[in-house]
Amino acid sequence: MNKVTALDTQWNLSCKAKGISLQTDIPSTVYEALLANNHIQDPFYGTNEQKATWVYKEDWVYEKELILTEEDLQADELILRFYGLDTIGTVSLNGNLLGSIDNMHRTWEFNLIGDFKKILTLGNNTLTVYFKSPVFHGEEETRKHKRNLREFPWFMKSPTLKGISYLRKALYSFGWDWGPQLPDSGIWRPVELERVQKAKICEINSMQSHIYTPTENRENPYLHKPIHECTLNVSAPWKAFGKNIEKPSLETRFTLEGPNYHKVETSKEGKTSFFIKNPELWWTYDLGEPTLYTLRVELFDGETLLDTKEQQIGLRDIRLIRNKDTWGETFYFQLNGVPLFAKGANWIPEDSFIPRGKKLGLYAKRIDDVKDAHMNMIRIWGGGIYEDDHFYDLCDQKGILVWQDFMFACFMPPKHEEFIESVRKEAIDNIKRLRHHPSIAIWVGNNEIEGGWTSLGYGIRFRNYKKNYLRLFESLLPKLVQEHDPQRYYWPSSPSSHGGFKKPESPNYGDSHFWDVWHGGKPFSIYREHYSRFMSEFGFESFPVMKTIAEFSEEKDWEFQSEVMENHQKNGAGNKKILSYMENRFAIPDDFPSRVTLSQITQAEAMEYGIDHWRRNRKDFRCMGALYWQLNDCWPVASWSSIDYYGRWKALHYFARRFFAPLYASVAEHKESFEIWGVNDTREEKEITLDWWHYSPKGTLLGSKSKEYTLAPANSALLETVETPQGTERGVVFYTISDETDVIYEGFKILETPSTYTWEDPELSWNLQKWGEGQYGLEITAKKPAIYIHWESNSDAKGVENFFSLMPGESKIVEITLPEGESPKEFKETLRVASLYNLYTQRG
Ligand code: BMA
Repeated sequence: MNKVTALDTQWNLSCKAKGISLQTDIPSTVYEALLANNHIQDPFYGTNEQKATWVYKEDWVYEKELILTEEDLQADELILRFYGLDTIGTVSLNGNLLGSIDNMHRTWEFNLIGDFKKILTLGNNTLTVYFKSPVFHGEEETRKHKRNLREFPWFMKSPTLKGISYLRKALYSFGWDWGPQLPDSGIWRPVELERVQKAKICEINSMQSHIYTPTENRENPYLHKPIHECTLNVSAPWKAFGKNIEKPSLETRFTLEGPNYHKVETSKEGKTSFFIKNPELWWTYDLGEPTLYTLRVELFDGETLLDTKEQQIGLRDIRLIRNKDTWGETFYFQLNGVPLFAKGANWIPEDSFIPRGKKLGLYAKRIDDVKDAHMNMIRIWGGGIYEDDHFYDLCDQKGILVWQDFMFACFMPPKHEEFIESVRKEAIDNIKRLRHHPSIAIWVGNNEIEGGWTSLGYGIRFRNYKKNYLRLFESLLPKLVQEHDPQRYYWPSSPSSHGGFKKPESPNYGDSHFWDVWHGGKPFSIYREHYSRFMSEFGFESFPVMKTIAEFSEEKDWEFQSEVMENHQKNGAGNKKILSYMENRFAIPDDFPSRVTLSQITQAEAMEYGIDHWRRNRKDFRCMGALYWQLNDCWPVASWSSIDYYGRWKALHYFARRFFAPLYASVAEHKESFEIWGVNDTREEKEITLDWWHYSPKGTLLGSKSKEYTLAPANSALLETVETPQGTERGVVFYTISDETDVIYEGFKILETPSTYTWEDPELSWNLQKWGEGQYGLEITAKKPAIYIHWESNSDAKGVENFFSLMPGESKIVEITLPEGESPKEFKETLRVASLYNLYTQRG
């Protein structure tokens, strides 16, 4: 039986020039190891980032004793496999070069038996991985190719490091408008030694075809429980090693296991088919169950098992629907016949020092956060990494779709052949690694390079790179997807109207990035004038949670323009812009913590404004997706994220839980009226009751109504238009949706800019009830309309409801859970409850 040994312990990391030598396990990076051994101060604290720049200017060497046995030396293949090497350097064994490395996104394999047998020794061998400074390499490449491809993107505060386009390395690490400039090096993914004897399974590739019919039920066309048949064709080619084996004796055993399904097929050719009648389909969690099947492939020589591979797969039919219509062309995902409105956010790497994020368990936490906020799609943005297998496993299990960019963003790639060849290998590695994941919906060529052609002037600056762009993103990558993952859609860029530099920013075709709010400085109301077919980016900045700010700064730094706060803001327009948008909407409190909270409310309002509008327009498929920029942070920073680096939810994430709810209502306010819209993203028709109450800021009830409606599945509808003629106080509308038994959605909308109102003290009262170990119920009551009620404490207590509003006399109980093992003392003693009124009045 073939054997795989992990080589993850007892590595030595050294830097000759600095006289550093230390022990480390891998996966890890240079920055991580230096931090763990106190060679640097935490670069995330204060302005320490600037003191840690020497690290990326040095060369680093990893070394390990590799023990080889007699069996290893007799193997047919002995593969030394690196799942990730960051980035430029060499791999050697016993002082002999195994190969050069130049691409962080690739898997590197060296067959020690085939090519290097003479250099192997029984017992101890020295394995060396040398990393050259990525920055020096970038500079060298720039000189060699006589073209500075660095185009300092206008939105960043300081230029990214030179040569970045020449490296196949996570771009964001060279500095981004939310990320520090800390390009790392290291063995960032696992390393293993695979011993192959006689034969091996090379890969598994499965293709599915589905036949299904909608139900007869015309009201619910998407409930096709129905006649559904799936054929799964699996191929698992093997390679046998001549001298040791008779090929005809090899047989592959395929096993498919799922709910009420277990079937074994055998084959001499390494391929087979399964027929599954009425399969349990893989759905996003909001449309059904994300059911997974186990596909196991075993290679036998007679009765002897030689090799085995296993995958979790999902049976589902996902398509990108592009039909011509009144406006242009639809752009939406259809999952198992159901049109899906994509709700979610853009994903960047979890940590500047990438492997640390996984060690801290951040993937599981973040994917839970995604689900808690009713998101069903995450876009992996092209300036980071092809994510860890664990990330996609979680998305498969939890029923979240992934929009997968190839790793190109904003910068023009070079055109020399070695680079193109490196990209080709990187693409094949990643397509093959990821194609079995049901969560991946689409492959996308790059982020904003096509768009930059017109909007950022790339068309002029890079005019002799056009052919190369088309070769990479409209020929090479789509061909590779077609060859290795033919059932998945390829889209050339984000945003794009379908390539060829034809109006990539068009609102009528393809996906859009809309930055008139924030980068363009326009008011939120501009969102309502923009109709996109699929909004894959738009965003607004805020500060991280106060507790997070306190972790990277001291009280003396708590000024928007202080050196430390400015170092933790990487967008050129930055903190000033946050403040100026806030001023347009609110009165500005004097104290820093209140300003921080208000910056988050401003951000949340901005996103809600756009998303409500695009969700209302799911009708007739006019807009079918809203993925805001950005979900997470890679360090503690003021940014567009809804969850900060330490996993703390900003106001936006609590808002998202409301504005992404599958069955919800939203209010569109006009000068002398307001509309209430209902959206039903589920597959079922819903009978609902809509209740609304219109209150003046002082608490006078100006109007109310209760009415029943039927909401069609996967659709939106205008439910009511309420006149508010001139002179009527604008105030706030509260609304609920109920089914036969309960209230299932609660919302509110302020009808005018809050700073124009004189808010009455809502006279909030609250009490905390202990429900169990670490479990509390926080009951909050308001006497007058209370807007943006929020609770916080010095503990990391979690509750999914926050930043809500209450009508006069109303109360709400928020369920709160303390972090495991934390004593309740701190939480109880520091718990604060406030509303917008208190931000203005009590803290200052
Ligand atoms: C988008 C992204 C990023 C950037 C963000 C905020 O366009 O693609 O490049 O961080 O804007 O400026």
